Amino acid sequence: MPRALITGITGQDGSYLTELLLEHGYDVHGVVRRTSSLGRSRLDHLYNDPAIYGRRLFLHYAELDDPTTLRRVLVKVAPDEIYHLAGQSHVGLSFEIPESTCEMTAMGTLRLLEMIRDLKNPVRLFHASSSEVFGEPSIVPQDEATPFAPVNPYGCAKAFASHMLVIYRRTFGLFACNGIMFNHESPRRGENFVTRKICRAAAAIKLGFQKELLLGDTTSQRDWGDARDYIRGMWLALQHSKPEDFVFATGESHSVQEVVELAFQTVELDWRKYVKQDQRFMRPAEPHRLVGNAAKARRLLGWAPKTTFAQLIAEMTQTDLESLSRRPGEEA
Ligand code: G4F
Repeated sequence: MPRALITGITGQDGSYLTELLLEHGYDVHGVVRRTSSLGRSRLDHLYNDPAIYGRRLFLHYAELDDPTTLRRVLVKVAPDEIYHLAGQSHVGLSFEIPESTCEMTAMGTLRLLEMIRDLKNPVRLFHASSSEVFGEPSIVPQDEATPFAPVNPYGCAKAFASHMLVIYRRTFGLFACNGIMFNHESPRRGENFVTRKICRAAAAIKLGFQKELLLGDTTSQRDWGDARDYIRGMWLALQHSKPEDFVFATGESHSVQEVVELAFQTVELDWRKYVKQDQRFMRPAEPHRLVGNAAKARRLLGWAPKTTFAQLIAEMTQTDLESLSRRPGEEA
């Protein structure tokens, strides 16, 4: 029975990855932060299943900025594969809390690499890097050879972590891979990220729970894919014969405005009546022309995204419509 350890198991990616690994016959161990709130709603269906939780899925308390706790979990679990997904992942917020963003995302990854270096048994590591490392890229689309040029603290922290991983791979022979993940969304996306914010608002406005939607820069463009496709990529990267870095992306670029139009179209409303710009959601700096070339992942891993952008936004909006309809009054 292969054993996997996931940092950031309670997030969008962690929860889908847990499902995928369980399907593939793994025992899954997750690292969770000890906070006053439970914050594991995306895992509730597994946590509440007595055939799964405590038998094939296990949660352990540890902190990325408290190495002793993490080292203890690593030694106890002795995983075959580690998926490192944890960290402060909101780009806008990273301008407000740059130190803790770097502490978690940059130093947290370095600490993990140091621990893995000391482990007796060989382990395979996947690190969820980000297209934000490219920031203002010299080349469009970006691939594994594109130089890093981050424009925000989050991208800078990810660039540090990704470079460190390559150094540890070269120097100490670790089986460690960076997945350079372009934006990936789903109905489980956090509500502060723009796609989910828009889809949820369109549904809430349709149901009369919300009056308007305030957004930042709607001309901003991203390469948006389906998180479930990207999770498959993470797993495939660790099944490959050699440790390498891979870009995961759709190769298509869309604007925030397009998300707005598709979401409001799904609920049959005219977006012009509800969407307003608000300075509070504008960022001090925006990356430019982020769009990925996943040819290497396609060639070596057989990976390709299955869901289109339009299908994804329609599904997210529809799911929010259904879940908000089931809880009348709560959002009023
Ligand atoms: O949804 P976002 O917050 O995602 P962002 O900044 O691209 O980062 C996400 O993707 C990265 C992968 O490339 C990850 F590394 C990262 O962890 C995260 O998952 O914003 C997307 C765009 C930005 O240009 C933002 O300025 O939408 C723009 N935007 C416009 N109005 C907004 C809003 N973003 C948010 N969150 N909220 C708004 O009201």
